[in-house]
Amino acid sequence: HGRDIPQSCDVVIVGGGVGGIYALYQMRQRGLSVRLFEAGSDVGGTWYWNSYPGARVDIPSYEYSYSFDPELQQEWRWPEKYSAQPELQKYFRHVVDRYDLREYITFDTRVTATRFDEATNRWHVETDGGEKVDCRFLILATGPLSEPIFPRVEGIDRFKGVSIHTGQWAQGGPDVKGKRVAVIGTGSTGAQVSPELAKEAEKLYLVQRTPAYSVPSQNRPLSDDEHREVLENYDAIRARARKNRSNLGIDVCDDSALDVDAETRDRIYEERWEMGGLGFTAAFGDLYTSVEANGTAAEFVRKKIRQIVMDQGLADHLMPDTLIGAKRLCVDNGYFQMFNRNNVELVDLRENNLIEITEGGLLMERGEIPVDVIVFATGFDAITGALLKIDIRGRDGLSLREAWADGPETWLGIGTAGFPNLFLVNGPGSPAGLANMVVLAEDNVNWIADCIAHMERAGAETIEADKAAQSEWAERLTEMAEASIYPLANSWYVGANVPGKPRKFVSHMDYPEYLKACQQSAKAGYSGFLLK
Ligand code: NA7
Repeated sequence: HGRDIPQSCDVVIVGGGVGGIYALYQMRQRGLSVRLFEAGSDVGGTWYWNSYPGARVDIPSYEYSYSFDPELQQEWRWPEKYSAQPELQKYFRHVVDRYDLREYITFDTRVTATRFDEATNRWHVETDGGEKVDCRFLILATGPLSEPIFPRVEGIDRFKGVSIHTGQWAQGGPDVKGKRVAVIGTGSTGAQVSPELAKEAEKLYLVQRTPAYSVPSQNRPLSDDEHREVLENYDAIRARARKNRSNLGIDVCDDSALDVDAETRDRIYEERWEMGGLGFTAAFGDLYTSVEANGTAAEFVRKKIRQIVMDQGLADHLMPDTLIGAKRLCVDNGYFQMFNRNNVELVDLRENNLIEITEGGLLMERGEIPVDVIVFATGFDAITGALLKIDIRGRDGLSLREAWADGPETWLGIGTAGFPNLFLVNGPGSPAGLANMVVLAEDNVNWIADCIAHMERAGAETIEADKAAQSEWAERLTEMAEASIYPLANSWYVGANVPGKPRKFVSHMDYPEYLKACQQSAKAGYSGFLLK
């Protein structure tokens, strides 16, 4: 810090990732004094922590980037369609430096507790570095996928080798060259990290609880021509994505998968497979609403797995039998191909369960697997994990943990009743997790900045979500979820990956509808909120 650090400011932002960086930029633009606390040693959030080999975005990079400044957009050159983690981190560092934001950030510091003082209408914020700061507005941009979870298995601390969660790789990822490595988990992360580790390791054991659906990314370098075309059409690319339910620039077909014959259907799936990426499940309009239609896409992927994996006995073990896309679809770069390597072995927990972790490896029902490295690709306490890790106290000392004991409730995913002047970015009740979270962060933050400006003009001291509006929002989320296949899967979307977490789908499934609701509330003087 090259200046005095204020212990009192207008805004405190928690989290220096995609959301927090833009919040910091926007608050500075509006002339507010601000401090940002970040647990990592650098900016980037997800793209700082998840520095494991193979980490890569699964939305095209030119979409998964900020849109707020046309100059920034025009000057940045993404090397690949789906750029890798080092490039993403470089980008977020660039943004922070380009707009001189670094001096407002305190790194290696976690916010541990925060309390709203009703006498002064200010938030008191405490950090693990012993700092105490107070502010008028609190912006929580802690990320929906930032609190790593580990399996609840005996002996996890006993292991004498190196063990690491993929979401903590920045703390020092192991060199796996010539080592025996176990990767636990077959989600988006497991599917990305395993093929890369398999290239280096002497032996890779992939520990699978549930076989995953994965589609190829068909990643490639962005040629100069393609790059130029993106730059020339950026506004149109953004505008088109905005009409999509997930704010993605994919071609969505509205036809039913059941209205075409099997041959036509497979031709369409084949085209999508060749295109690569998340557009696969937009091949038909009812893949997320009809179990039967969904089954046709699932079957296509199963056939692909059979074709790719040479050992048909092994392919049997890799066959997913759940709904495709109900748990986030993996986008890979050679996941199924990896199983053709002779140093890769699948450990199928359905027939060989993990009993405990020993000093030297994994003790399975069928004997011990000695390993040097254990990689936990076991996911995150998603959506609420990082928020509830902080002891947050609102009006009357109400704790957020208590308020959300049955699952989170928000109005517009931005505010929650009982917690005045607290704003969420990519929070529960927003399309976070389903949508492009860079542009969602921009939409959330722009809304918050406008709201603060409105409060200044109106002379309002506090803003707080109205309980009734919040309940209506929760009902709408449930209604949308129930019309879809999402609640049918055991995924982090519904909290099923964390034992004891209330099972609830709390994301908004329709970006255009979401944005409209946010805009309507603002236009109506922040309806659904109580301003005092
Ligand atoms: P995910 O998608 O939650 O995947 C975690 C994986 O870890 C998944 O295959 C789990 O199996 C497995 N897992 C979790 N706990 C255990 C235990 N106890 N034993 C064995 N296996 C376990 O997390 P990711 O990090 O891959 O991806 C998160 C998001 O990041 C992703 O959706 C994208 O949006 C980007 P399961 O399938 O639950 O049986």
